[in-house]
Amino acid sequence: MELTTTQLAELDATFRAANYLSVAQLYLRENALLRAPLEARQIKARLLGHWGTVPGINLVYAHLSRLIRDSGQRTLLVVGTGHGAPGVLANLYMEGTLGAVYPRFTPDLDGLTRFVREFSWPGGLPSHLTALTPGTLHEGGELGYSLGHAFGAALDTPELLVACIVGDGEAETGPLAAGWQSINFLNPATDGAVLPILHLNGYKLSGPSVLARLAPEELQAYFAGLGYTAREVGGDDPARVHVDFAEALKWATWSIHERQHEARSGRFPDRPNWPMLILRTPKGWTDPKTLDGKPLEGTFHSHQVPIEDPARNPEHLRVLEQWMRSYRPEELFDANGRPTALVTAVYPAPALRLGRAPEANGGSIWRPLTMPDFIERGVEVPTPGGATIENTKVVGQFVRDVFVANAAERTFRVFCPDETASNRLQAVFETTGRAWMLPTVATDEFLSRTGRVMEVLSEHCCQGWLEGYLLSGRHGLFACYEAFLGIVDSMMAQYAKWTKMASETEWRLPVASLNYLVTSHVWEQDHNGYSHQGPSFINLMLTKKPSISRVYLPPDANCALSVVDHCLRSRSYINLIVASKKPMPQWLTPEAARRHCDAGAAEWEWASTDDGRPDVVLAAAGDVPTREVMAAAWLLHRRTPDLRLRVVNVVDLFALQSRRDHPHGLSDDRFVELFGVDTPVVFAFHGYPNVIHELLHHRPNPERFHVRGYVEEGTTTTPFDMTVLNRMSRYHLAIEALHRVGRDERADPFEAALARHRAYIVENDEDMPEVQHWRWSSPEAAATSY
Ligand SMILES: Cc1ncc(C[n+]2csc(CCOP(=O)(O)OP(=O)(O)O)c2C)c(N)n1
Ligand SMILES: [Mg+2]
Repeated sequence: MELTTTQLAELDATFRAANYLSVAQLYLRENALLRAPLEARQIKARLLGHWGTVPGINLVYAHLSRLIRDSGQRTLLVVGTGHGAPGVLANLYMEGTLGAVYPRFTPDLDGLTRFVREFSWPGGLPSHLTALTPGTLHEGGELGYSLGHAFGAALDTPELLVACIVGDGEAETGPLAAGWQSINFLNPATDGAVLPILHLNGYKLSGPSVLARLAPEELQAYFAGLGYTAREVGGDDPARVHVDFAEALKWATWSIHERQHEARSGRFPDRPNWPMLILRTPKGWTDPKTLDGKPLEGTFHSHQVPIEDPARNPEHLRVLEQWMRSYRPEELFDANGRPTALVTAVYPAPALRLGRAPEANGGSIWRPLTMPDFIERGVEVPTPGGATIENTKVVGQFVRDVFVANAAERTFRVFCPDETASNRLQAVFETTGRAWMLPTVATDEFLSRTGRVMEVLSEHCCQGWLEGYLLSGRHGLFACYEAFLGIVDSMMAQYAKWTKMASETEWRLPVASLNYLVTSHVWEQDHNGYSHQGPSFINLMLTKKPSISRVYLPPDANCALSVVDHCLRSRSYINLIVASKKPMPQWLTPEAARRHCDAGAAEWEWASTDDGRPDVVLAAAGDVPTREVMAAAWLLHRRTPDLRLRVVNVVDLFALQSRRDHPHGLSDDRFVELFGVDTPVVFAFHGYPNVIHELLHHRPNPERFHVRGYVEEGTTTTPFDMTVLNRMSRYHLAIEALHRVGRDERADPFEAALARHRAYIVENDEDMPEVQHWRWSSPEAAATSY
């Protein structure tokens, strides 16, 4: 059905007003409504922003608003092309949600002038969507993550429609290309819907977009194969496009409701098939057709600021003014500078406006998880070293119980690139499955339409979904092979930026922390070899704000439980937890683990022989480093019983940093209590040694710390050989400790052991029995046992 004249007039007025205000934001410092002829001095000194994508965003915003107004549909808008902020901001201003959080943007000429002027202005609103923008959980500065965020927000929110504008350039990115597959993990009965709107304006920054140059039938076929029925709306006549888009949006929402209704009445489709829209309009739509005789509208020249120098070029000033007046602002804003009733007619009641979507301010709907008691679920450790278990297996059992405890709320999910079982977290499958909407065969395992484990072999999708899920108020855990978490380095960096800005934005409430559980880590990738060995994510964590960044290296299963428990309760952090999936010696009882994790770093007195005056400190951060440090201490207790040795274990990496630099830093006094002032410290570290050196920068005499860690030596070899190749083995640590106290002459047996090791593994393809079967026993037992 065609739109009525009034409906069309409303949509057209909103569209023109938003376009007008967008251009005004890019260019004007005053005379915001052009109530006087435009003068060069009214142009901003620096023209910072993007226009090309804006008209499409404005069209979608107006139509979605109308849809919500007429149907009450709860809707969240994700704008992939965050550089189109002027369009979103114009709408937020006009619908009143911008002024609600920033009262200086009043709905009058003063407020409007301020709004226009403060765009891309020092102290004003940034040129892209950011955490400062109400109604959004997506920044869109670094392109590619819109679909991931949209699907993450839709999970477990059955009433929500997430409309997601995808740039056609953005669609060329890996994360976005993978993101289309999210549809196969979205349950029409229990999740909300995502409506992708591909914004096919033909160009990216300076070149054409691939999808725009496909034949229409190829484009249809591409999306059909992905599980979408795509409906295309195109043209450059706004009136025609309004009519067609309104119709297409109606079809899409009808189609979504149809699918949801079917699934919710128990008739589940064999294969996901969802609607999507393709909006094919010119880049820079409605800007001047030409500039200086060259085409402008519909070319990549419209991407940023189409007319670059109106302040210096009078002809360009004239073209700009003509362009702005083509929207007829005098019809759109009343005498007081307020948008007219016709302009604002499409916007729904305040609570339903796009700028007010609670999912975009997830902290406002966040509820804590119900946490099972981790102490009760801990491993029994009769004596230190007296139990052996896979640390992640125990974590998996705990996470299973988190699922159980929160089954009714449905606010917790695990995200993983196809490795839940490989990472030994498979206990979760005792209570939930892997989300999967495609057909299954008899030999599949744990696939379920209602599964809460999101497994897709795309770290980008895992990260994007989790971010969307967290930012819309829920909880999650991303379990990943350590080396491949680096694939989302940049996404994490962007998320850290978002988190920082969100924490500085008063009206944004804190959301659950982003929790990474990395396993299959560098020291247990002896079987997969060099490509799988990479602990650099820790380095990246060090570059993030101390208010956000947390790194935990639990030495055993009970510490891992304590850390996971803490992280799942926490908010606003990015927590990196590194834990082994291989059988590992267990050191602490659950209660002792809790105390150790609370302290962050502590001496293990029961392993030390220093009488308060250590000759040397052996310190470890990480489970394999802890095992090697303990074995080195054990060897030294037996070979050099008079050596006063202190064993220190660090579980919270930032405990090492000065409290002036990180809130988790040990106080100066406590640090000296543990490490002394000039005592040599041999430090075995899970990751790259430079991390420890950097953290110790403000600590007394940092040069006395001799750090062993991963130094890019590795291959397919035995597990223990990984520590040998990287010179972090128990023998290397013992040799280093002796060297630091001037007793190199005692190192011969350890050098000999290293030589034996090399010969033995080459001959036998496994580690020496004395390594494989080594068990900790106390210093007191040393006299009799060696
Ligand atoms: C990952 C990433 N690479 C490069 C850029 C730089 N960049 C900003 S906008 C843009 C073009 C985007 O094209 P498209 O998605 O089609 O957006 P639109 O045409 O709607 O402006 C590029 C390459 C970026 N922001 N993010
Ligand atoms: Mg484009």
